[in-house]
Amino acid sequence: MNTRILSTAAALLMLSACTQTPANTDLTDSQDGRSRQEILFDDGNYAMFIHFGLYSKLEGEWKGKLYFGNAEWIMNQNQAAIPVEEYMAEAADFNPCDFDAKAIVDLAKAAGMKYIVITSKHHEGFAMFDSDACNFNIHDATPLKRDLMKELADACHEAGLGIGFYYSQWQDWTAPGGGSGPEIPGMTREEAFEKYFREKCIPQVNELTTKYGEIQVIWFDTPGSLSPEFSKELVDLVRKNQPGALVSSRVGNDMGDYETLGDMQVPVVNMPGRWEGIDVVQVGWGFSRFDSEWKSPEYIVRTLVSTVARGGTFMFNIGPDARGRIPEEAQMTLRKSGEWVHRYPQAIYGAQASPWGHALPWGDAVRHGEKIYMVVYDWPSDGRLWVPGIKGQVKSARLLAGASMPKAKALKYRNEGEWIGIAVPVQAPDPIASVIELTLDPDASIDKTLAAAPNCAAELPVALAQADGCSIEDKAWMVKFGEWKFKTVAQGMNAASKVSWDLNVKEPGFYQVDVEYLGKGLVDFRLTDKGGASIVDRKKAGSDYGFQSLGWIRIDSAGTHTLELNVTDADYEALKLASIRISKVNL
Ligand code: JFZ
Repeated sequence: MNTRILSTAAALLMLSACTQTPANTDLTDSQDGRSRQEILFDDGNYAMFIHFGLYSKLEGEWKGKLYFGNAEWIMNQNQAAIPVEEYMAEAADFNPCDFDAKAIVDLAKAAGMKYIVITSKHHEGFAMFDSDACNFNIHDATPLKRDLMKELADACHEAGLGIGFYYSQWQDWTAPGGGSGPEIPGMTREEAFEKYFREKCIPQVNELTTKYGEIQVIWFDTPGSLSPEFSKELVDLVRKNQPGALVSSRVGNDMGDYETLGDMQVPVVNMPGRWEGIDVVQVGWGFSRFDSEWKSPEYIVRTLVSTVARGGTFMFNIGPDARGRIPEEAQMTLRKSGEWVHRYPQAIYGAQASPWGHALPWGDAVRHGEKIYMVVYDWPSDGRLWVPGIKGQVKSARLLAGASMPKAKALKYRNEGEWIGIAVPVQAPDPIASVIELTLDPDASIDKTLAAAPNCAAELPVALAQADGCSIEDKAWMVKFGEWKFKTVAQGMNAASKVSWDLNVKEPGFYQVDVEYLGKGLVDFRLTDKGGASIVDRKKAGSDYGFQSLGWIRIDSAGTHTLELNVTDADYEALKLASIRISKVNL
């Protein structure tokens, strides 16, 4: 598991080294020597991921039983444990005759996506293309007799979208010798894998990189115990056949062109380098007929913007059903969120990481050339948006034309110390997220200290805290099969440990404090405003992460305070501290 969130100290150092590269919104010219594929990745910032395979025929159900989580893993021992022969026999009547490459491309365009990455062979070993290397494929083993990768690649090329292929290079559950697949009698695991690698994996990757025109990426996955020699051989093959294409980090052995974060993960602080965040419209990647937890347009827009704001590219997955149709819910939520992307293209295409280095209390921000686009997820209800940490002059603040507002509008603002108070309409102009364009004086700079405005809760994650006498670590865990969660937590605490945050407070007053943690039994907290007030409380730990109230603390002056959290008594072994949240009490 490679979660790759940076530790606080390292990350804060990187934040100060925010470089300026020219913006490129039409994603065509490459005067800086980058390939077309690199530009689509770096500046396009948004892609469609498609999981489609033989598993899609089963739609999460086997012999009347529902399998929750990753529907593309239904064959696996951890799910329905379907025997190889029986699973392979399913191909005989897999007939996704409604697969419509043009309709998928239209949907991706409507969603605002710049390229598509589709599973050409997932862990089940079934190829979704006409392969000479193995006839367990959509063309040779099903009544459909079509090459769906060719259809989608052609449709993408015609529409000017990039096309990339996911390929499970190590795991292959049906090919003898494949990772976690059948053994070959008389051969060691290593010998059998080498045979699978030479006879199926390499020939198929060769087909994918020679028969389908220009490829955006080969998205290898789950390297397992792949040796560096094998990873290198795959990278060399892609380089030879597709010099401009990218290779995902999951090719293994640190040989990819970019890092893919753990599923559904958005880092807390800006992350340098070329990287991608991935998420999915249902809970699992392959289509499930009974999973109704569709992601809303608001969720998609926020996750996209926050990923771009941390410096990454976002790829969002859909799974066609057994007949190859894109589920109606997926179409609707992608079209609705796509309307937002098309309203504010400058906030996505060519946009770069936030100058604040982390999320802001009311939303997030991206930089695009001279402009900063502030994307407001939680619109203030009192007509004022407080922007923290501005050292210098503002040249202009404009509310961009939104869903209910045909034209951009100049906004009035005033400086109060390092805060800018922008006068905004009381109603959010865009129901999904409104966008304000800020232009700063060239000499102005931004202070990255966390900040608390009087009209908006501020979250203080431990990923942005100083830790004394405990460690700050990234945790990844699975809720149900394939449903990953990530958090950065403080652990290894004792009565003397401290976790502290510097916080720039706009207005003095009473602040409600909530703490988010995981623990066991009773937990005694003390929160201190250094040089000021302190509060204590005893809480009973819940069974999962969640916020609990610590009550009101008095903050007696505007300006930067250090808030220090101690846990004075607890089952320290079980204690994991994630964040505090503070919001001004309106009195
Ligand atoms: C893999 C696959 O097993 C899964 O079916 C799906 O294709 C997904 C996109 O990728 O699952 C992973 C691989 C790596 C991590 C998590 C899930 N990771 O590093 O956190």
